[in-house]
Amino acid sequence: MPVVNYRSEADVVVLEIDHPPVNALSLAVREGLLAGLKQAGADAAVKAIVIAGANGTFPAGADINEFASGLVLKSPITREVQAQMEATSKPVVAAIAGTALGGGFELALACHWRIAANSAKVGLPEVKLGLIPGAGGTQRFTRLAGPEAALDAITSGTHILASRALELGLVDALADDVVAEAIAFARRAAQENRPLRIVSDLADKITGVKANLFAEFRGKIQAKARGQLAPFRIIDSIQAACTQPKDEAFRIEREFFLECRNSPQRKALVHVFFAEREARKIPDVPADVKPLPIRKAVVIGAGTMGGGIAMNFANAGIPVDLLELSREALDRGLGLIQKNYAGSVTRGSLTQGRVDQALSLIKGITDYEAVAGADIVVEAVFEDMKVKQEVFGKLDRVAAPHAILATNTSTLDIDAIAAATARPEKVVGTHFFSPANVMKLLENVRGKRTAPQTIATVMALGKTLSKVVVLAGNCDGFIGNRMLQFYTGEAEFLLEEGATPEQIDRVSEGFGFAMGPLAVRDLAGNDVGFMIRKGRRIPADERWSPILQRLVEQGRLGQKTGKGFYRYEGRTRIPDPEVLSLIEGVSRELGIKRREIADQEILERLLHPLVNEGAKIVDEGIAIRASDIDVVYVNGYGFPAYKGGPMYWGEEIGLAKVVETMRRLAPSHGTRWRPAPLLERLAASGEGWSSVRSG
Ligand code: 3H9
Repeated sequence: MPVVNYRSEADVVVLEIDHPPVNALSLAVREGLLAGLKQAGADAAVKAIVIAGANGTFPAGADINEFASGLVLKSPITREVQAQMEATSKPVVAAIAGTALGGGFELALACHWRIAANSAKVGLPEVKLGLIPGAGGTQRFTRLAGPEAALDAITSGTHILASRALELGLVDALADDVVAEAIAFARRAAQENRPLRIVSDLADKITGVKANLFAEFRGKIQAKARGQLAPFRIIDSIQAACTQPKDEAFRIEREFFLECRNSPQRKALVHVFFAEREARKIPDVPADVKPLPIRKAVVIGAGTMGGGIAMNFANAGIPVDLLELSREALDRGLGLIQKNYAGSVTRGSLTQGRVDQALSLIKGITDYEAVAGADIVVEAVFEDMKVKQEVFGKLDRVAAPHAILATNTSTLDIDAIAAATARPEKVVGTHFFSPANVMKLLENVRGKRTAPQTIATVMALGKTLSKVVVLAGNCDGFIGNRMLQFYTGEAEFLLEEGATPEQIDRVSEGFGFAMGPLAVRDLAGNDVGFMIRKGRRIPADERWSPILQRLVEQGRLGQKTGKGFYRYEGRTRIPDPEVLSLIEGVSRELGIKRREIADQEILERLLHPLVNEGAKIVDEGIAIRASDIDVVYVNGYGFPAYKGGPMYWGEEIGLAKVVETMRRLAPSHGTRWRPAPLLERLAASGEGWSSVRSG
């Protein structure tokens, strides 16, 4: 089967790329395009060429599997196809539908003109894979839309709506029937003998650029892009477009592309890309189990979590009722939602129109009877088993028989909650992360009796709500929080032994975490952390550090009381000598002689427990595969995506080395440093995580 169809529409040839699922520019596609361009170029009866995509989409990029293989790409590479396009004497027009991304959009940018469907999106998301665009993307985008727009779009990798692409000059017209319009456009251009527009020769947008634009932009993204290579190489490459002769600028882009392609960050980010897609696949839920349609939702509890969850449904166009028994609490919750949306409008992330639309879908209710109309009910009440069981008992009486009853618990036993109903097959965990309207992760949790259709529904729901979704088994803390207790717990042991909060957070943030463990504790509330910890079952031969409890007793609850592990001025954290003396007091009480602790030891001590507990989680089948754990940590816990997640990190440094470090530290740091049996098995056999999966 050809992957590029050559079709004549009278005097116009349409080269239609047909390479499901996303028409990625694999070798066969590039060969097909080059051959088609040559054939059409040589045929005197052909006056113009249109490039389009089958399967409802223009190519969504280079074939990630191909460049991730590490092998040198076989000729023709995309640049050779583009050179052929620019060399042809006939108009070449792109017909963009669906998503034209990465190499796909770069292909379109090398056409003389671009027509986009109204619903299309374009963009250069390479940065999310640790790459810079490698087929002239930084050059042609900048020449069409100017360096400011290029810097914003390419360093963030955002998908640009067709209407915005038109405003920016990236496309030339919008249409409903994009192929028909592109054919008509190309034919007119040929008939009128219109001079062909070679984008790489355009110069007006790249001349007279403000000298300090690039230095300022580097400064602007410094905090967000800390530690990453690709965003800064993108800036360098756009700068080259504005300051170097064309050929040199293209050469520089290629050089940086290859540098990024060969970097460990690219490897890690591609791992995360495929891991996120793999995580949606549940081996024991066959593809023919159809998810229930979700047309109406109810969220129980109008606190911060409940409100954020309701916003998710409304943003996805699903009507949602927010239930709170007291009118006062309900009004407070609805007020918070309004405030959050107003913030989005101020920041420019949502238009007032979108917000009005979303708000019109959220209704406050105070009566359980209204639950009867919902396809899914998400409970987000206080984290207490008795309270949750009471809610589920009520829901069981009022909810429609088909309705899914979901709990947003972050640690509690799903089976015990399900036991409060007569329909455990409909009960499932949907663990959203705070703030739920912002955080990407949805950790779904299956109970012993959760039905395949219930699982299929909440997995599909994740996609509807634009979440990254993972399925966990039922255990204390599921995947994310079960591991977290060992990471934050270790941070507190390090405090007892001699480290300071700022040292620990600096090391963690230096590694790439969005926030260090103690700063996170302060943000979430130390009282909340302490309450959750009290509910945990600790093995008899283990202990927790008393530091957290002491902070709570002194009213140091975190940011909300202006002091916790730090003192706060606004959101700025300031090291506090009072905390240090509290910590030193604890060390004294425990008879621990404080010592200097090297940054390297801090990093080892923080990360190894994550890998070790992760290994147990995989071994027990709580996670289907190790890469699911990476997805959870990258999207829910601020683990740097460009380091691939904790399990990937462990495998990169070597599982045998992880075991060796754990054995070295076990005698002085307790049973929690005993390597997990699975880790030991893999270290001995030399196999990796991919050799183990459940289901
Ligand atoms: C690049 O272009 C570098 C150039 O500058 C270099 C010079 C040429 N390749 O996400 P979905 C698979 S870098 C291979 O579930 P959706 C994906 O794994 C690339 N496979 O669908 C999945 O497979 P499976 C720049 C790809 O509707 C299936 O397609 N481009 C590729 O939720 C469906 O994907 C990007 O970064 C690919 N390029 O979202 C865009 N893309 O079913 C990456 C997808 O076996 N892609 N697959 O699990 C996306 O962002 C989303 O896939 C897209 C569709 C928005 C297109």
